[in-house]
Amino acid sequence: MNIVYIALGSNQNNPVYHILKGMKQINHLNHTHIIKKSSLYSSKPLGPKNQPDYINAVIKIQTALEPEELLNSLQKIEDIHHRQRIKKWGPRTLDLDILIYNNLEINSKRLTIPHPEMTNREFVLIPLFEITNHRFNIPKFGKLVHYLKRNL
Ligand code: A4P
Ligand code: MG
Repeated sequence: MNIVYIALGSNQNNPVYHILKGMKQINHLNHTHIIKKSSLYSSKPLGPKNQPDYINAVIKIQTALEPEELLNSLQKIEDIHHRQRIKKWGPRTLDLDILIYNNLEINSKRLTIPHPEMTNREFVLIPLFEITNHRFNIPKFGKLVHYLKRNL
């Protein structure tokens, strides 16, 4: 079994609904279940400012799905939420990003893991901290608390 951390983000059409529903759908994927869920956090949009605030959360899952299989499944869930990819960093009903997959470093056409922007984003670091601990290490980057302090 693999341990994976996933970031959820939404800022359209009742974001809380999309985040909670997204969590349920992930929990129902084959050979996958949620081990921990962070609280839901409200955050100001990163990128274009003329869009609603976001709701963000991070979950820890256990899964037998390989990274690309998991990405496919997450993208199917995004599609169910009628996610339209109109512009980069633009508003979205549900965005599901794989933050960490075991201790793997992946740099393929479809996947960069750990997520390259995760250490710059409070709305990822804070919920991740909530469901881990002071010693938590982000593969490739190092200690989570180091990045938390730098961003607060
Ligand atoms: N991809 C590569 N690595 C990964 C990974 N680790 N996990 C590829 C998931 N996908 C990964 O993603 C584009 C491609 O990234 C995928 O096809 C996959 O092969 P996308 O979600 O379709 O497109 P995007 O929205 O342009 O990119 P991305 O990276 O999801 O956007 P960001 O950078 O996450 O920005 N402000 C606040 N406060 N909270 C937010 O959650 N989110 C964004 C989205 C902007 N501002 C925000 C928030
Ligand atoms: Mg994404």
